[in-house]
Formats: sequence, structure tokens, C-alpha cells
Amino acid sequence: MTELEEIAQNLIEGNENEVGELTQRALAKGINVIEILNKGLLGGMNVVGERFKQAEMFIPEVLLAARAMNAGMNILKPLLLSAGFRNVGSIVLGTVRGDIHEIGKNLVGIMLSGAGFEVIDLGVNVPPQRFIEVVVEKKAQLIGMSALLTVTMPAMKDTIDELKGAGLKTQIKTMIGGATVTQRYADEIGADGYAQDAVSAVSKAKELLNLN
Ligand code: B12
Repeated sequence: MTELEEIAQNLIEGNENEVGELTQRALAKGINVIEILNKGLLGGMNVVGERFKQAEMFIPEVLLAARAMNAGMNILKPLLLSAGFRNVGSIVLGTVRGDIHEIGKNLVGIMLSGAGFEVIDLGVNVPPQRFIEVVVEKKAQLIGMSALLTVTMPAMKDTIDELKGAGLKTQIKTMIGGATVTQRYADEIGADGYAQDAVSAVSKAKELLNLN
């Protein structure tokens, strides 16, 4: 088994400490940080997603895997961040109302910070009104919403509708993402942008703020 396969396997088994140690070891061996993220951590999480879907894994095990993923991400975070220049724009980021999935949202936050955005992370289960309050208070230019459940996706539309109601839709851009979200859904609800992963989230955010 390669180092990266070992990280993935330990993540699947929910071995938090091992994932942390193996991630450190992979870095020490000079393996590229993006490769560790994609093939090790995300590779493992993809298998978890598939097994969860087939009912071969259940919530307690998925939670352990999520914890192991975070252990690895905490080690990679400073390296993912180090490339950035400060403050190209501000984004209010959160997982929408009713939804507590945070790993993807956190990863998007890390990559945006690394690219020089100020990221105001509201956490999970964020009601539409809260996004608007904070974007106004912090004078941010962008709202980023994450949803992983089909049933919570409409909360993205609610937030965009609130923004319209407050007369801010043209001034503040909205960007959405999450495993169940598509470009088509973004178009349907009037979101300004969609990105399918954390790397493209950065280019999309730059595009929306005319920074490319
Ligand atoms: C881990 C996990 C959990 C963990 C979450 C732990 C945590 N701290 O986050 C726990 C166990 C809590 C959980 C709970 C549930 N889950 Co769950 N979960 C997952 C799982 C396995 C992985 C999600 C993940 O972290 N992926 C890794 C990250 C990196 O990927 P990502 O989130 O997609 O993010 C990337 C992109 O989407 C994008 N992105 C994400 N957000 C944003 C935001 C913006 C602005 C942009 C631009 C891009 C972007 O960039 C990210 C990085 O590349 C998925 C399976 C899957 N295939 O997604 C199911 C999944 C999402 N869960 C599912 C379900 C059903 C549930 C529960 C309802 C189960 C239950 N019966 O209770 C609950 C709901 C709880 C709630 N109210 O939210 C279903 C959803 C099905 C659907 N269509 O609605 C899935 C798809 C599993 C399945 N196939 O059945 N879950």
C-alpha cells in the first residue's frame, strides 16, 4: 500500500491519530500537499460516501471518518494557506439552514483564504437572514453557501430571495456548492456562480469579483 492509500484506508476506518501521523509523514517525505489532500484524504472520503450510500457504513462510522479527515486537514491547512496574498475581497461563507455538513465548506474556506480572501465563516445551519446581516455588517462582496442535502438546497434560494428583498442582489454576488448542487440549480435559483470543488471555487470567486 502506498502512503496515500494508507491515509485513505485509515480515514475510512476512522483512525484519527493515524491519519494525522500519516499525513505528517507524507509531508516529511516530500509528497505534494494537493496530492495528499486529493488522493489521501478526499480519496478516503469518496469511499466513505459510496459505502454510506450503499448502507455499508452508518452515521457513527461516517462521523469518525469525518473526524479523521479533519485531523489530516488541520495539518495541511497552514500549507494550503501559505500561498496567498492578503485581502483580495471578503466572503461570508456558511452551510445553509438545516444542514450540518461542514467538511467541504471548510475546505472551500481554506482555499479561499489561501488565495487572499477574507473568509467570514458562519459555520453550519445558517439561516438566510444571518447571511444577509453579516454580509452587510462586514461590507463583504460575496456570499458562499454550501448544501449537501437535497432537502436543504431550497435554503439557498431563500437566502438569494432575502438578498433580493433587501435590494442587495445586484451589489452582492452569490456562489453555491456542495455534492448535490449543480450549475443548473444555480441558474434556476439565480445564484451568480457555482463551483464543483474547492479549487474551482477560488477561480469562480475571482471571476465574480472581476479579479481574474
Ligand atoms: C461526512 C458526511 C456526513 C457527516 C457530516 C460530518 C461533518 N462534520 O461535516 C454526518 C454523519 C454528520 C452526516 C449526516 C447526514 N447525512 Co451525510 N454525508 C457525508 C458524506 C459521506 C461526505 C460529505 C463530505 O464531507 N464530503 C467531502 C467534501 C470535501 O466534499 P463536499 O462536501 O461535496 O465539498 C466539495 C464540493 O461539493 C464543493 N463545495 C462544498 N461546499 C461548497 C460551497 C461553495 C460556495 C462552493 C463554491 C463549493 C462547495 O467543494 C468541496 C471541496 O472540494 C456524504 C456523501 C457524499 N458523497 O457527499 C453524505 C451525504 C451528503 N449525507 C447524506 C445524508 C442523507 C445525511 C443525513 C440526512 C443522514 C441521516 N439519515 O441522518 C444526515 C443529515 C444531517 C444534517 N442535518 O445535515 C446524503 C445526502 C443525500 C441527498 N441527496 O440529500 C449523502 C450524499 C450520502 C448519500 N449518498 O446518501 N453526513
